[in-house]
Amino acid sequence: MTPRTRSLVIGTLSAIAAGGLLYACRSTGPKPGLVTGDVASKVYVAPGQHDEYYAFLSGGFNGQVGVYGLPSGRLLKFLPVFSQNPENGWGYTEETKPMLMTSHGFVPWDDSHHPELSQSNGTPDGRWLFINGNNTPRIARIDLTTFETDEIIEIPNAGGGHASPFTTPDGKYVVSATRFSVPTGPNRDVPISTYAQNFKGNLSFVAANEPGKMRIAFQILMPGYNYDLGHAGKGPSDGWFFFTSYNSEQAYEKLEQNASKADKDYIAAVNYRNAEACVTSGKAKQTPARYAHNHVDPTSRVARHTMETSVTTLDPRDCPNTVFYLPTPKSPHGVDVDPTGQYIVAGGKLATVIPVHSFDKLQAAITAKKFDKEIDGIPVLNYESIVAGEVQNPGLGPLHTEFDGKGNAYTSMFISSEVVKWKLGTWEVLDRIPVYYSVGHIMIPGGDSKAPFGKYLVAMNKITKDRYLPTGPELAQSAQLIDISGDKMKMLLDFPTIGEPHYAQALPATLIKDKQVKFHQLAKSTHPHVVKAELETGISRQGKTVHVKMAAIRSHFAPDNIEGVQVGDTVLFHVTNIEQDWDILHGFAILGAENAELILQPGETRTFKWVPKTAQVYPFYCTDFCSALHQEMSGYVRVSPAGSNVPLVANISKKAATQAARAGVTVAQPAAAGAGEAR
Ligand code: RUQ
Ligand code: CUA
Repeated sequence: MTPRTRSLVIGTLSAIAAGGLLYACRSTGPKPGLVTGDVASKVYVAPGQHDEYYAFLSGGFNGQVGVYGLPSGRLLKFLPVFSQNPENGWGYTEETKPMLMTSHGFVPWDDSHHPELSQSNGTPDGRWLFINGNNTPRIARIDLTTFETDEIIEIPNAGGGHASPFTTPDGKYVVSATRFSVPTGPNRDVPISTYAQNFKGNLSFVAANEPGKMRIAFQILMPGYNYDLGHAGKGPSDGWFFFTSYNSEQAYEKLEQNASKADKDYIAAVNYRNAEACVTSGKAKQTPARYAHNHVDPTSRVARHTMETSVTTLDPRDCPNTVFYLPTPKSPHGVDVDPTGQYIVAGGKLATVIPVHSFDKLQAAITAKKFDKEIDGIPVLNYESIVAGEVQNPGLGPLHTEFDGKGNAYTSMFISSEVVKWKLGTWEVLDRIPVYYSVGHIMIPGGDSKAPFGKYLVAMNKITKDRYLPTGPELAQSAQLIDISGDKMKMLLDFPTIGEPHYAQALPATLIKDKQVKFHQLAKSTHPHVVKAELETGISRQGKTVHVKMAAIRSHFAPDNIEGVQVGDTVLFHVTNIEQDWDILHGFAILGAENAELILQPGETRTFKWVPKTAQVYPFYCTDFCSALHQEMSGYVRVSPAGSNVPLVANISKKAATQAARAGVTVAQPAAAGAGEAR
């Protein structure tokens, strides 16, 4: 350490002592790592070539997931999960709105933190990606054959589902721990000053191995601390889950100071197979709880929202030898388990060392009952008995650790803005590299699994400052790609991301790229308003609701002229893209659309609700440039005053009418009340 950095360290430590967790931007001085041809060639993916990895970066406060190619850093897709998204109508169409329903009603925007790839045998298997909704705690599953969210479950008795949705190595569970303790069983009206008596934490284990059937297997009731992050054990520690907690002070005001007093907080070590056994043997209770479970039906692609009414709750007092507390300095944030499953690494954000616990020692300490005390039925193990080692002088503000599978660990240092490489077992620091600036999570493809793919590390930084062309007060988020294949880390690339990329996961593209769905099979669609050919289109009225079944195909809509709609009607356009061809999308937008438009994947039916306010003519058109005659892909809706006697009619294209005539089909519209005739 140079005298200059030492004084920076001391200065910053006193800033921490004063209660401020600051960041230090090294925004002055020359920038290292001017790109050489060598570095450029490592990230260059020639036109027409594909990246080697898919990387899934959390969208952070936008609630979504960004999909990037590595090593190029190219954005491949922005896929919506917990927030409405105008690019593809997520949360706007009638089919997808139920996905954003919660016990609090429709929630249009959440905050997402941790993408987690599904695992089998402790390694990513390329089936699904999970991600947590942090604010209104939820876990979502994204199907990696369609890159679409197909299931969301809400977590009751929680506020801030932060330690989530980390998976067990066999993929049986994903977890969610509450960041904010809340009154539980259920949350109710109590004075905040009764925090110590009434507020509880809890750890949820969510069965996640069957699409459409996510369910909370059990919740473990915990002392009212703040639970922050978690990771499953593996190998020898398989069957255990580790969660960090802070605020063992149980502060409920001015946490900045009041939750930073104790020298050590805890990692909760949970033997979840024991917990399972206790649940099976009837030691858990059913408690009332209201939470949503939403799921997209795979054949109609229509989402269904249901409410659950109770949850299985386990109190550690009723299930001994299941939860233990591991004292850990200081206000730990990340907890990461190395690929062998032996070492449990804590990112004590206010600690001056990186503490590492040993799973063997933990087992021995449990057997020898080396307990310092007990908290609400949870034995607190003796720190000296379980610690395997401490990484000395790693830098400032350790947060998260990932592994390369070659015996090395990499830890992000938020305050000193660097990634530090150190050796498991000897705890010596091997290398460090500055990152720009204030790094949060880091990600190595497979770096939290049993068998990391290694090669790259992505640093996800919280502050961007001067790294890109400035764009006003708000800058793009900054991710950096680092080569970790050699002894020394090498900075390769800066790439901007959308939203705050808390965490990320990546896997070799070969694991998923050949499984992609290219279009939805029309013949198999069970959507109640699907049209599989133009002659199935039409219009019908049920009271004040008008249903239009419409087809979109290059380069027209059928019908394209609609009359007989009245002011006061609610019009539901059920539009089916009847293309059966990869990447041929159509859109649908109508003048004065006040709540949505549509964009339709091939073979997909989507519904758009429209309530016209004035009698006039409204043009509609396709919003996706789909063919040379895309500009011709348009039509008109005539809206008449309420009570008018203009008949309800919708034409279909000449081509369809001719086809229909040839087939001897009368193109009559559905025989609902007041239905008009097709022309
Ligand atoms: S967090 S910067 Cu929400 Cu995972 Cu650690
Ligand atoms: Cu369809 Cu443009």
